[in-house]
Amino acid sequence: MNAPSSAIESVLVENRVFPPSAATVAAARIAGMPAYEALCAEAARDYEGFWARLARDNVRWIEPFTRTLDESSAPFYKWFDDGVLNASANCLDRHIGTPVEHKTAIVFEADDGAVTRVTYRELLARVSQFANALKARGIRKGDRVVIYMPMGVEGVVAMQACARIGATHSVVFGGFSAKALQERIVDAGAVAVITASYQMRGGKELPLKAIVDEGIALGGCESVKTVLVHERTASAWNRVAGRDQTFVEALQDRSTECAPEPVGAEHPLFILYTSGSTGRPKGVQHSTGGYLLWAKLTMDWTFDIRPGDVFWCTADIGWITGHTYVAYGPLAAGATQVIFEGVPTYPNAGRFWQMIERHQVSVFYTAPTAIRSLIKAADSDAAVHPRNWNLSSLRILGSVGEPINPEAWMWYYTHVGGERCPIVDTFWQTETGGHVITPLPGATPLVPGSCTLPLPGIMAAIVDETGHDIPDGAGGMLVIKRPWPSMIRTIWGDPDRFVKSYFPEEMGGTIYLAGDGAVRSAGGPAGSGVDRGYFRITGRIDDVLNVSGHRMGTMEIESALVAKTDLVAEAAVVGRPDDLTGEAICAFVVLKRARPTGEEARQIANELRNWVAKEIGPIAKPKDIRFGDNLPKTRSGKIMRRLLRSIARGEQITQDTSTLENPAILDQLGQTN
Ligand code: 6R9
Repeated sequence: MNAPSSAIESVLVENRVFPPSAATVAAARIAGMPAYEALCAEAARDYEGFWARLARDNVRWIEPFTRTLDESSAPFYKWFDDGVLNASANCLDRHIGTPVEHKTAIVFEADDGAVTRVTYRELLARVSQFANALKARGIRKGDRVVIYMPMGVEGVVAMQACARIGATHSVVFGGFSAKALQERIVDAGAVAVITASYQMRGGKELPLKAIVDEGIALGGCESVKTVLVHERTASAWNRVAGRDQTFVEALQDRSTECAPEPVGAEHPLFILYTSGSTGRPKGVQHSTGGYLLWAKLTMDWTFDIRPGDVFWCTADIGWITGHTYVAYGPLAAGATQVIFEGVPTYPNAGRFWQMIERHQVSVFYTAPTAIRSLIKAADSDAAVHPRNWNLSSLRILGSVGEPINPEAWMWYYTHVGGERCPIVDTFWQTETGGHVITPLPGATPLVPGSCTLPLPGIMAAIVDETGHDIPDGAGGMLVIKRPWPSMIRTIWGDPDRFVKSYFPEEMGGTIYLAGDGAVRSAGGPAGSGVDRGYFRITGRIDDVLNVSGHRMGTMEIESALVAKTDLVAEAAVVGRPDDLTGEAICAFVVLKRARPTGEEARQIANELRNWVAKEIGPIAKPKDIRFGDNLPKTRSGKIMRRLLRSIARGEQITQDTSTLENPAILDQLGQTN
């Protein structure tokens, strides 16, 4: 574990405070700080009673739970474990017979701008029919199903249909490579893959089914008996007889009614792979009851969702944000949501603003990296500045995935939100299932760049390596001291790694280590009337990078590079700050041949970038590749990554280099190709 990064020193001292307007407070579900404090006090007074109350009020149980929290095999915590429910019934059936039944659930806008709408009633029929199609292929409760789909109604239907029959889904982001897909299929032991023939992004047709075939051909995927293919375009694709079926074929003659399968609250709803500090991605396993409670509750708390809202979360279903705030949360809350197939810059960088106006979006949730790229586009082309559209439907803005820098925050607040809309800077992780530290729009005074305060019941703290509290104002490691309902349950197939990664022995073995550094202010923001310290996230404390809000393990990229065995002898990957993507990937490579320079170096760097894209996916391509005769190592042979980090940032080396075996290497690596 690295010490919390030096970013702590560079955190801006931010004095601007934006309290919610009196009107916002008056209308909000959690109205004002006293209401927030009252919920925190309830959780402090009777922790289990607090969660039991919320779980009864927010989740529809087939059989009610009698046990709230079971800590007997900590850190394998169980919540509501004798309760029985179905996640899909909680998102769809619950609305039947209410005014939500005939409300639009999904407004889908395709890459080319075509719009389709689906009501809750229709969505229930489609999910049920798809669930019947899965059953007809012999897929049962407890089976794992990999979903490799573009953004669209079909992806959500596939996820909900799995949930309906009690199959555990594992969505793999459509930008991942055949190899990455195969690794996930193998690790999950999937019996089926649900995919599309192609995906449309930015006017381009990209193959998906062909990548599934390529992945399966890599071996170890004998468990896969079924591949269901949504024919997104008219283009041809290769069919494997007996195994492959189109959606149309699979759905033919299937009933649009399917009773939801009752599952225990701890039944794994899904596995989602994410990067950790070793080469192998971790299959984060989530529960059904606790997860669903969180998805519903945070829609109410953080987004203050109301019957007339149009909610738009721009995240892909391949990430946790697309699970909790596209596939489950908005549906459980009975909201109307926008789902967008394409990219924010096609046909131009005004697409988001145009869509907000077109669909009258009131709650908009996106990532800082998107905001930064749209700022840049608006700066160079006035025609795509948000001022060209009427964004008055907006009520609340959200940010997720990485720290939002105060400049981007101010632009978002001013030019998108019209200085009217609170920004909820939501800190959370794949492992937390949903928001854990975030402002509440009708309560929390906002400070640009701060995710502010933990949600009621989240016992967040900042500690040192031994788990002891660190005084406010100093930086340390972010932890959550008590289990909460939507937390990760285990790493699929690797419980030891679960314990080691998140519950370090030195901290006592029962408190959740987030993997991020954080600092909390001493007291609340000046003049805000709040006396609790505000949290700021300072970045990962492990070997995980955050590139455009996507988690990438440095070891994963290193393994990919050295897998190019004809060329690469050794590689080390570090991150460096980047104005647009937050962090950029920087690779230091030693080749099996002489160190290349000039044109040759550029060519090989490109070859390696494309190789990494094939091994992992385009998001893992190093921005910067430097070649050396060697890497800076200690006399015991350890690569000195902190030196590489300084070199990548173009900093003067001020650290002690006396333990370095080969100091001359630093100059060489400092040269860009
Ligand atoms: C939801 C999601 C998790 C990592 C997390 C942290 C970073 C996410 C943030 C944030 C600062 C925020 N992160 N939200 N950092 N402020 N509001 O992104 O999950 O893909 O698992 O990434 O992202 O470093 O540890 P995931």
